Amino acid sequence: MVRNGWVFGLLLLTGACHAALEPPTAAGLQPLPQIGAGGAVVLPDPVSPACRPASAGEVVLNEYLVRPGGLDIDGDGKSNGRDEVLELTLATGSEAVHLAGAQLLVDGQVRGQIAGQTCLDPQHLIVLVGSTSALTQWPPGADEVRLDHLLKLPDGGASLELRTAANELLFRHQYLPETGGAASSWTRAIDGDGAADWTRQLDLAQGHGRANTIGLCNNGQPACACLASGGMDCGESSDPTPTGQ
Ligand SMILES: [Ca+2]
Ligand SMILES: [Ca+2]
Repeated sequence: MVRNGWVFGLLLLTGACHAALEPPTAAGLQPLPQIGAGGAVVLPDPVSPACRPASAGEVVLNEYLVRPGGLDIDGDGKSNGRDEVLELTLATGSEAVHLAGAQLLVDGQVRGQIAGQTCLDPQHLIVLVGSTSALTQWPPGADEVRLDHLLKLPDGGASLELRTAANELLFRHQYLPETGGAASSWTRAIDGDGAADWTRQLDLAQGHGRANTIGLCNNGQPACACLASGGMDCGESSDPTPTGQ
């Protein structure tokens, strides 16, 4: 009897392990990019998004870094053009939208289009990286979208436009030449406010010396601290004291 009971228990344990190894089947999970031969990022096959595309005026450029200058945004141990990045917010109220097929134009020339069809939460920060940036674990409340080409943002100043696949203007911004000095992103003085002034993140008093806050609010807190409305739970991160990042 003891032996039979032991075998029964083993069978139960084997079944539990097998169940734990089953792939997730929950609806809405998006396939993630993979690293292929030679380190190239392989984008997943697109899936039909359960949300509409963003429309004109619904996307705010919130922060950008055109001259990494020692900053390693993607965490691959190097600072180079793959660390150039844009941070966006959505002005869609509570409605999720996607940016699939949207095109980034630099000085009027199409630089590439956004691949992948992830539905984006308007209370999240959206990190737009180039095609060869390393895969990055962003802070809670930050979602990555990826261009299908390098960003190649000129240091000498340029006009940036993001347009929908139907050529609707999502945002336009003319940034100034980078004139040297310590590397810093430029950010809206008020997160998510498309009318707010631009400032170097490094010079922002509430930034406490951070050179960028890509994927975070200006004060270094997760997106819920600056973009949430209607009582979104910020959890333990709601402490307004900067973390010292
Ligand atoms: Ca890097
Ligand atoms: Ca930020």
